[in-house]
Amino acid sequence: PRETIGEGAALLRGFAKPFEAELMPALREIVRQAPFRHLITPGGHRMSVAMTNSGSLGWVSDPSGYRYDGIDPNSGTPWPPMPPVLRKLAADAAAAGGFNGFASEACLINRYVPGAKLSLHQDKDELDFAAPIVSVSLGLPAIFLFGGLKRSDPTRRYRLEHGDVVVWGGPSRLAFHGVAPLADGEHGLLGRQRINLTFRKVRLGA
Ligand code: MD3
Ligand code: FE
Repeated sequence: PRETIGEGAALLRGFAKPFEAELMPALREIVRQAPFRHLITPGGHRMSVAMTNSGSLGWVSDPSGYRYDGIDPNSGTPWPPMPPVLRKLAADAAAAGGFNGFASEACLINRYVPGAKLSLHQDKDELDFAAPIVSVSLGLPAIFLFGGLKRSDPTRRYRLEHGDVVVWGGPSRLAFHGVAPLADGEHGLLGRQRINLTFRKVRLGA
């Protein structure tokens, strides 16, 4: 079931379900090597969402700004490598959304507990906007806000559930988006939390 929710944006309900058995242990191993942490924004605010990364690059935020870095600042060592199951999930989903040959360099992993939210923003710290971003929702459902190219554009709401995948390419790649405060609940596999994976190609060229 592929639903178009914007120009270049495809919602693939349940696409990650067949990967679940392999995905969970792979995520546990990443988090063991690079535990979730609450980043501080350049404005000095502690994010309610906790984050970590896997891959050759990871997204980091600190008082000096936002950037991609190959080194986890908490450990001083490279981010955990991207496991083959994550790589394949991202590439298969991108292809299903119309983007063949997607090679993600960074997988940003967000953890939401009840009340955690992500304010409206654009993802523009990457250098390659021709590549899509692939997002995977796991655990508790969330209300995702999808706006336009201007912050003031109206937003539409989508309920993203465990296993849902969205491919954000084309003009949707630079759309404003966010996540409403997570409602409390209990998920069979993940408990009282939501995990979101976003796969990104950062650098230009191969
Ligand atoms: C639309 N994460 O990590 S995933 C983020 O659920 C982020 O954790 C949210 O926004 C989350 O930056 C939303 C969906 C998503 C991700 C990237 C996008 C939608 C996007 C980039 C462009 C347009
Ligand atoms: Fe984002």
